[in-house]
Amino acid sequence: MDISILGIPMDLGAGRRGVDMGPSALRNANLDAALRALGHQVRDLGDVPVRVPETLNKYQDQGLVFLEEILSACTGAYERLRDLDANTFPIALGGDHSVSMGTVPGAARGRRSGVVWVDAHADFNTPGSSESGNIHGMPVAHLTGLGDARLSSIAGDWHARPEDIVMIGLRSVDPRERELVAEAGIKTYTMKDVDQLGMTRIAQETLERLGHLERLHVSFDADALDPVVCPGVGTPVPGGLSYREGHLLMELFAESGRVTSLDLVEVNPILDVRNQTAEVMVGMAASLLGQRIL
Ligand code: DIR
Ligand code: MN
Ligand code: MN
Ligand code: MN
Repeated sequence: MDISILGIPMDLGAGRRGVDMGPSALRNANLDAALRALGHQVRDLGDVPVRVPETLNKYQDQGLVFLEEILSACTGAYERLRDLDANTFPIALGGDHSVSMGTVPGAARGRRSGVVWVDAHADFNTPGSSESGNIHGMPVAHLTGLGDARLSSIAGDWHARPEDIVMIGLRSVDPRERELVAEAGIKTYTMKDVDQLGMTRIAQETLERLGHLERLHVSFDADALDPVVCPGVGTPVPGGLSYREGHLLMELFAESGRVTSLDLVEVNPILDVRNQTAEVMVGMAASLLGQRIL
């Protein structure tokens, strides 16, 4: 497979600094070599330019922190991925999770696409429901067309349909955000569901539910995994996916041959232990792209 890697070194959407170093940490964990070892052709497109917060005005718009620069970085990522060959498999390296407002439609390249959101959080806040004002808590709402009109039209009128979205690993959802997720009718698997149903069944149900779609995007937030496995994240929540649950989900997706693009986001090297979080996330990418135990 032809794989293209794109970095978005941005921490403007998160409440804590440091995920702007995520692309560098993931590259240092030898993402390209891991994928080449699986027989893939790998091209690194480098990074989308993102300005640093010290040069910017934090509150540019009512309650939306760093809106303008996030818009421009997401637009940059969107255009870069949109223009890739339709058969190329893009891997976007975050950055905070707001980058996915650009990478998801970019990777879709104009087609309808399923979205599997692997995250401790639903990221379904709107500017009205958010308690933090941090845009990394809002990308899914904007992908479906809710929220701020500028953030929801990064890809023109392309939107993800709520019925094409599945969330896995949830364990921290804000009160008003819960109502929005329920209203939208998005399929969710909380950690309780992971415990009760097991990851095998969740992977099967997800692939069936999204079976009508030619494109499938996995957006993987490092904080979906347990903080013991991935300590380098800005908003750790106890009780997350185990190392094996993460790999099993990726392995079952790989067997299906259905996934067409991936985000690896929210890796924070400042908070990490010897780049462990980036290494684990590279392992997740390798499993999704065909690494097998035997
Ligand atoms: C919280 C935290 N729901 C917010 N969200 C995070 O700020 O909207 N998303 N950490 O990844
Ligand atoms: Mn997230
Ligand atoms: Mn998260
Ligand atoms: Mn986050």
